[in-house]
Formats: sequence, C-alpha cells, structure tokens
Amino acid sequence: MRIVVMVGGVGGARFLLGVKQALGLPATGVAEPGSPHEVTALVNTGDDVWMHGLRICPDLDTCMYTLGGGIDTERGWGHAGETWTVKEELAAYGAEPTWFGLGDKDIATHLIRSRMLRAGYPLSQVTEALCDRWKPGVRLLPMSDDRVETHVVIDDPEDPGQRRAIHFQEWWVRYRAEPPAHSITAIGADEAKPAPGVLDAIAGADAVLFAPSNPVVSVGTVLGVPGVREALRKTSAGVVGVSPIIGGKALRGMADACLTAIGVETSAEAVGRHYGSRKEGDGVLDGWLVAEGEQVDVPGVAVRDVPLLMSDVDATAAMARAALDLAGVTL
Ligand code: GDP
Ligand code: FO1
Ligand code: CA
Repeated sequence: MRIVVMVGGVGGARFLLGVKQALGLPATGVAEPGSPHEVTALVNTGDDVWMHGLRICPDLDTCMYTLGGGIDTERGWGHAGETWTVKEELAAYGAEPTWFGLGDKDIATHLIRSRMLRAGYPLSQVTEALCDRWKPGVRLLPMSDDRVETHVVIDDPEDPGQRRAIHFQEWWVRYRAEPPAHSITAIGADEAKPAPGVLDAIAGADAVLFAPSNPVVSVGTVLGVPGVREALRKTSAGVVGVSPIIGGKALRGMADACLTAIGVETSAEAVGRHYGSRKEGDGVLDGWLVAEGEQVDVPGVAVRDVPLLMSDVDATAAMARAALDLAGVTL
C-alpha cells in the first residue's frame, strides 16, 4: 500500500509512528526490502526560518528526529541529550534572537542543510541526505522546495496601536501565541511549487491521511501550495483527516489561537467543515475521524468517532488503522 500523510511537526511525527506500526513497519530504521507498504509524509515548511545564518526546518527536523529515534520526547522537538553551549555563547554576544532554543547537536543539522542549500541543492535533496543518517523509515518530502514562511500579524507589543507582522516562530516561541493573531499568512505560498514527487505521491496513493496536525499552520500550509488541493480532489485514494481537536480543545500548542485567527471555531466539526467535502463541495475530505462519543456532522464527509488520544504508539496505531479503514484501505 502507498500511504501519504500530510503533517506538521510534533503531532504529525507522533501520528507517523502510529502509521508505521499499523503497517507493520519497524519503529526505527527502514523496512526490509520488499515491504508491501510505503509511507510518504508531505511535511509543512512554513515554520522554516533563517536564524544566526542557519536554515532551520522545525517540522522536517521533528519528523526526522522522531522517526529516526533521536527526538527529545519531553520537548517533542530537538535532540535527546541536547546541550546549549553555542546558544549561551551567542547570548553572551547579545546576538539576537536569544529566545530561540538552538541546541548544539541540532546545529550540526542546520550547518549541513545551510551549506547544501547555499551550494544550490533543493530542500528535498537536502532532506534526503539528512535522512540517509536518521533513516526515518518513511519518505519525508517537504511540501515545496521554494521558500514559504508563515507570518502572523499582531499588535506590536513594543508599540501599542501599531500592527506588526512577525515570523510564526517568534509568535510561538517568543510570545507563546499570546498576542492575538489578526491574520496568518504563508508568505511565498502563491509562487511556490510542490516539491518533486508531492503531486505524484498524492495521485498514486491508496490513501491520503491528514495527521491530527495544526489545521492552519501545518496541514493548512501544505494545502496552500498551488496544485495540492487539486491533486487531493482528483486522486483515486480515499482522503481521511484526523481531528486535532478533542472536546473543543487543542491537545497542545496553538491550534485554537490559529483557528480563531481564521474565524473557525475550535471544534472537530468546524475543522472538518473547514477542510470540506471532496464529493459535495470544494473541499478535500472523504472521511473525518473524531474523538469517541463526539456527535459531528460534516456534510458529504463520512464521520467516525474513535479514541483519538495519541497516548502511546499502540493507541496511535489504532487511530491510524481506523483512518486507513475509513479511507477504504484493508491492511
Ligand atoms: P507542530 O507543528 O509541532 O505544532 O505539530 P503539529 O501541527 O503536527 O501537531 C500539533 C497538533 O497536534 C495540535 O494542534 C494538537 O491539537 C494535536 N495533537 C497533539 N496531541 C494529540 C493527540 O493525542 N490526539 C489528537 N487527536 N491530536 C493531538
Ligand atoms: N519550540 C519551542 O517552544 N521553543 C524553542 O526554543 C524551540 C526551538 C526549536 C529549535 C529547532 C527546531 O527544529 C524546533 C524548535 N522548536 C522550539 C519547536 C518549533 O518551533 C515548534 O514546535 C513548531 O514549529 C511548532 O509548529
Ligand atoms: Ca510546526
């Protein structure tokens, strides 16, 4: 089976661990040759940012480290056993931004990536090279090789009454998404092209799953790459999303603040409707997985309620199996 999963970072990576287990793929490392299943993750790159002269790709790295067995499970991002010596030295120089957690081991990833990008390699090839080491066991495809950066318009904390656009990383990491977002825009999305292999993966899939990732700044950004929505509406694969909202709450992070910014209520039903039906509308879903006991109606979309907490890999694998089943895939 060829499974495509649209993901962001922490939530998406944990969901991918469940998808791998559901398909009988080894937890870490690559499947032995001839495995009947292959998984392609289409990863959000709107969080990406240049900092201290390094290109940082939070969602790609979170997926790579998580699936490669190197993630710090507590934080959900960055390396296990990380140290922060360079970060402290940069702060001693007063080199901004001091609010971003650049780990020493993580910097090696950014040095390799920045050097390859400067040498003219596209992000998709850089990612492939980095994955040669980490062996995530799924193909990690950036949504685009072109620069797309999510920015958030807030009231300027330093100059009340003025509005300022800041990078999503500053809004989230520096300000914890406290300042209300007046608008969220993926700068460069309109001119971006899907990375090589993205549209083919969707067209050739047996199932396309939306991880329970942030529907605005993760899945939403991937959907915003020209050509992706059309490919999803055309594919013969079943397209099924997993709600990141349980009981009207986002489990972690800033999905509620993002949904509010785009005028969507923080509920499984509102997010399902936001993605919309492929058959009875201009949306992209055939199915929508919601939390057990939730009564959700999304016109033109088959809704199923199942336990939706990714409390461990077994629980996540059960969610993945339910999503694949709803997508019409029999394992
Ligand atoms: P990020 O890029 O690091 O923010 O990670 P993602 O966008 O991939 O995923 C973040 C989303 O995962 C949040 O909006 C959460 O609501 C969702 N999430 C986290 N844990 C769970 C869980 O156990 N179950 C479900 N259904 N969603 C979850
Ligand atoms: N998240 C934080 O909350 N604080 C940090 O200092 C931080 C540093 C960081 C460095 C590299 C990286 O790949 C990710 C990092 N993240 C950090 C996570 C990341 O900013 C967010 O989790 C996602 O972008 C949210 O969508
Ligand atoms: Ca992210």
